[in-house]
Amino acid sequence: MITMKDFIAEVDPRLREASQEVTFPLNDEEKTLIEEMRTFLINSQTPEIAEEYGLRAGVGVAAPQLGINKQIFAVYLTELDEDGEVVDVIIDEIFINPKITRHSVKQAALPEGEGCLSVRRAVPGLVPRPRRVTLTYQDPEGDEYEVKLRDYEAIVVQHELDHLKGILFYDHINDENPWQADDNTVVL
Ligand code: N9Y
Ligand code: NI
Repeated sequence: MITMKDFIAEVDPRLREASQEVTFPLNDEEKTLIEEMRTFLINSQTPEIAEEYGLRAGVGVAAPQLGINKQIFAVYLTELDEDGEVVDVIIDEIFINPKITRHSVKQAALPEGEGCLSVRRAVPGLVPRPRRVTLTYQDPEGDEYEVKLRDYEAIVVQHELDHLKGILFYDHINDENPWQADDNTVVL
């Protein structure tokens, strides 16, 4: 079971490496990894389990965060009602060898900035990213998909894709003016 101790430290150089493309069929190690990554996200978003194991809730996890430099990330994104009950699963997917093939010039940023399970401190500031992206990827069977995403969903996959390139969210923060949105950026 993946817990926070499996996340490598922010200073670990593996977080700054470009990850390798994955070949198909997946080996047993890779199959286990993706299963565990998805289970981690679900556990982390289940308050009783998260509390028991000390998990920080995450919507995404990328293999390099676990010290594995392969082009794999998992996203588990749900919609909650007022009581915090899951009403809908928006994205439950493993993304392998993902590539952004198109992106808007318009950018979007989360009003609170971003965090990262690999960064155990708050780094304040807007993280502007293309508001709309077209992403191609493979699933664990090797089947190819193309999806168009925008706003929060686009931000999540771009945060994860960055991990596969060795980029961390604060690399995008304007250090002179962290909360300044330019004319091209909508704060969601
Ligand atoms: C996990 C990150 C990924 C997100 C950060 C911004 C966009 C993607 C993550 C740190 C603390 C909060 C947490 C989060 C959450 C949100 C909604 C519902 C449930 C992957 N990461 N977080 N960042 N949690 N949980 O570093 O999920 O947003 O690379
Ligand atoms: Ni992250």
